[in-house]
Amino acid sequence: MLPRMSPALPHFTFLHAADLHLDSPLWGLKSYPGAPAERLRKATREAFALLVDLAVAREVGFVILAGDLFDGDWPDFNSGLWFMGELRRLTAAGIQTFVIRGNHDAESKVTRKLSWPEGVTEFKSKKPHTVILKEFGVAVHGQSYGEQHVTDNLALSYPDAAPDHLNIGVLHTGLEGYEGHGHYAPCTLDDLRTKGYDYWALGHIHKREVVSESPWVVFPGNIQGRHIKETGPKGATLVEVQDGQIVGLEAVACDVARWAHVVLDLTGTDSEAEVLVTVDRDLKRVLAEADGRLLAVRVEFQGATTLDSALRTEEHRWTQEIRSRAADLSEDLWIEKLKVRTAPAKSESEDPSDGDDTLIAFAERLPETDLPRPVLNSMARDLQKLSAKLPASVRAMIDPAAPDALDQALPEAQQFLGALLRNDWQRAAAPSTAEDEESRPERGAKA
Ligand SMILES: [Mn+2]
Repeated sequence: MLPRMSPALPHFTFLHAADLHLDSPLWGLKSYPGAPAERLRKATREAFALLVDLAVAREVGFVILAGDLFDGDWPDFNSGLWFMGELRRLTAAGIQTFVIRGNHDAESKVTRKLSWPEGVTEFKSKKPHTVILKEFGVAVHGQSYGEQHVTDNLALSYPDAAPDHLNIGVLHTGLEGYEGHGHYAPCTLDDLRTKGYDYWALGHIHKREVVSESPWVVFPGNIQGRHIKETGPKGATLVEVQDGQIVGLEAVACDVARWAHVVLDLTGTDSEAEVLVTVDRDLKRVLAEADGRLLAVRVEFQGATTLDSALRTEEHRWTQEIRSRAADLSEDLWIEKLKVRTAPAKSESEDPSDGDDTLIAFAERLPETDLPRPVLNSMARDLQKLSAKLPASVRAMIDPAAPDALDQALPEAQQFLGALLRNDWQRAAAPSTAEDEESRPERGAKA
């Protein structure tokens, strides 16, 4: 093969992170004796300090921070001073940093200001613009949030790709298809594709996701999990560039504390000792996965078991028991919560029809029941009040206070209520399978 005649393009890496949410509290951790409370307080800062260490150790070319660097306005200048100090460590190592603001740290939200250290470029909010990095053959395009609620599609007005450069777009967005994240700077994958960039360094979604490989469209996720919906490793994405092409992505963890949701299926388990053995086994497993970090765990019991009622009535004792065992296993382990979501084992669950005879009988008799006159009179008075509040146009079609309206509606209403009661009762008697809000997947998390 002939040697390349063109001037050698540098072989380098850059680091893409977002959603630092510096000084955000970690949520949902109830303190108890032995819980590692103090060590978690500064987790977001410690995670960013690790990210800086990592950038320096890996000798990255530059760092991109794609918005929500702060969780909100600084309570005092301490937050800003600390952050500028960390950025200065990058500058001292010859690493430039590119920053945009997101919905949490929009210009209008962070009222205290400090000027950026040398080597740090903040993209302005008024319109997107481009910075050319000659030494790397890179063009970085970006735009900050001026206000929290940016509802415009910012991507559409990003500059065209710079020819003969590796083009990187930096954008904080609730990309289409990520419900539950608020429609901040909404755009579609096609909007991003049409720009002809090589890499979209996105922020806002806290779960890491490589949305597309051609071009690369990447949410690195946040750098430190802050509650039970932000489980697993957290960090940044290291991007490797060779001959003007992106040749590899690497997820690098920099979180100092981790969250895990341990679901134990107790189907067929019928002794407390067995439950505890299972708990120990799974806690050891997640501890090993956390690799020496602090670990906050939610334990959830599921499945049909003869222990169902004992677990439910003694949830508090079980919580303390598990906390105690966790303290035995490691001082780095915090039991966030125990959730008992078991069901009765088939043998001990009763035939529904033996259940609440009174309620069933009432539900079945309701349609034929004659209501006492005073009750009807009182209902008629309420209906008159309702009628008076209705617009005349509606009252012309249906007037609840019309002379025989009540008599006509009652049988149907009684039928309906009877059916509703029977259905409700059946649902209440069935094992609960509904997931509650808190245990939904991470995408629902606040971003
Ligand atoms: Mn955000």
